[in-house]
Amino acid sequence: MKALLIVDVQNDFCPGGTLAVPGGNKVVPVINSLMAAFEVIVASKDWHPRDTVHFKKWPPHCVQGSPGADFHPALDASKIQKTFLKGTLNKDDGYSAFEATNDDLTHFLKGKGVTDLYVTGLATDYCVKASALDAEKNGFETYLVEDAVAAVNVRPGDDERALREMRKTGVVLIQSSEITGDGSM
Ligand code: VGL
Ligand code: ZN
Repeated sequence: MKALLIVDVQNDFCPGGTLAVPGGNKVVPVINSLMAAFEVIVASKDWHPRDTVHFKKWPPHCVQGSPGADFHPALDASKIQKTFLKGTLNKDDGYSAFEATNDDLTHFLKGKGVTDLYVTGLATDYCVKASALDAEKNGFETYLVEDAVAAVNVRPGDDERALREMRKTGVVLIQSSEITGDGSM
């Protein structure tokens, strides 16, 4: 059984947001098109308290309950079966979806018989990478959909370094067209 994981496709990580990822909005139609190929679809949300230490490293973003923490309006969120909230404590960064505090992602996926996890979303060099590395660690066959992610690139080349690190641990890089069988993308 395979599952789609949509990491942090939230307003604050898209153009106009407080921690905008260049091209962050471009992943949305790609992710929407992938949904039809999956029975199990889950998402994560960065979900910070206002006074988190995380905001010493980053501009405030994805504050719990704020509009910036909402999913991008074009994301077809009706297909998401469960959303895992992370970075919820004021002492943790919570980069990985597997660090969610409202429910345990590994337990949820294993309960659905999921063996293969397809990771998409924002941002390649932080939460996507952390989630993909944890997915491998937790025993999932892990795929990174390259055209369904975008990077912050605090330092130029962070995206390439993140992809290399993921590949080294066994994450398989693929294109969305290999899943949808649609050459038009
Ligand atoms: C993220 C930086 C800070 C992410 C979250 O979702 O990749 N990056 N908080
Ligand atoms: Zn954050």
